[in-house]
Amino acid sequence: MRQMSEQEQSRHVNDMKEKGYTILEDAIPRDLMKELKEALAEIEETHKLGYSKTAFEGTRTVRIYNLLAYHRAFEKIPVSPLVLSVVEKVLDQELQLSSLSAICLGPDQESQPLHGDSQMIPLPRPHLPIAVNSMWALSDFTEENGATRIVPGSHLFDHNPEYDKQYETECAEMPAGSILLWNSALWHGGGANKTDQRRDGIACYYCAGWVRPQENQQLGIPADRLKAFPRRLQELCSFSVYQGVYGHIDNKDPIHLLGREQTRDLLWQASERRKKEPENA
Ligand SMILES: O=C(O)CCC(=O)C(=O)O
Ligand SMILES: [Fe+2]
Repeated sequence: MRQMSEQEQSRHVNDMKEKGYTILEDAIPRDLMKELKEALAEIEETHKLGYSKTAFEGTRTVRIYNLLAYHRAFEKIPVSPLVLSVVEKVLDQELQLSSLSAICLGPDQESQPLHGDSQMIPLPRPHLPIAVNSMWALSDFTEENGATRIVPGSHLFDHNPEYDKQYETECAEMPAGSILLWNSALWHGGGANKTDQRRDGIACYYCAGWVRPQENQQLGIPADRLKAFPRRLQELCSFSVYQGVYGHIDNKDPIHLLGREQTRDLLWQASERRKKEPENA
């Protein structure tokens, strides 16, 4: 995967702050794109998945949730250093994976109602960033094939969009291999696919360590698969403790359930240790 200069990184972080979105170009290596597309095709075939059944999910859209439970190829997505280097600056390093799902818009898919991904969270708007979504473009995203529509700056609005109302939007067009990042409070929605080709994407959604993730990865991913994940991915799947206390099990980091050593003290253990240390230590 390519490296990102500090200058590029701060431009993305700044755009996330001011516009509520940014696009990382040339972010998915070709061989990974091929691997991901093959894995999606295999799952769709094996599980005979059809279109979603609700208007919001899209009745001409194939959605595959909980991707980490299906195939090892997807393990590379949530830990992408390029994406994390920006998202960790918007949330913080204790962020979690909120969901990982494929969103493939078929021909004749109509545009999705505008929404904020975290609009069900009852916080008065505008609020500090609580979650960041990303869309991995596995095909070109164009206005014609349903590229995500966005309202720049709307993450700072003091209200959510009205369901099914039409608003002026911009189209986040991007070539295959790009990744669109947006603040979960940004007004956005999938576009309409007027072509005869599919628009293939994977949405990797992150939330702050103190927010309840949308998908329950701790129970939704088989334990043997979880145990084989790299440590960072396990932490992202909520086998971690926020600020040394939220998520603990009997005063232990839940990562021990996956056979790993706890590497940091929890909050109360850390303060106890500090008390015992000599003052100038
Ligand atoms: O498909 C897209 O471009 C966006 C989908 C979306 O925003 C959602 O389902 O929450
Ligand atoms: Fe959304």
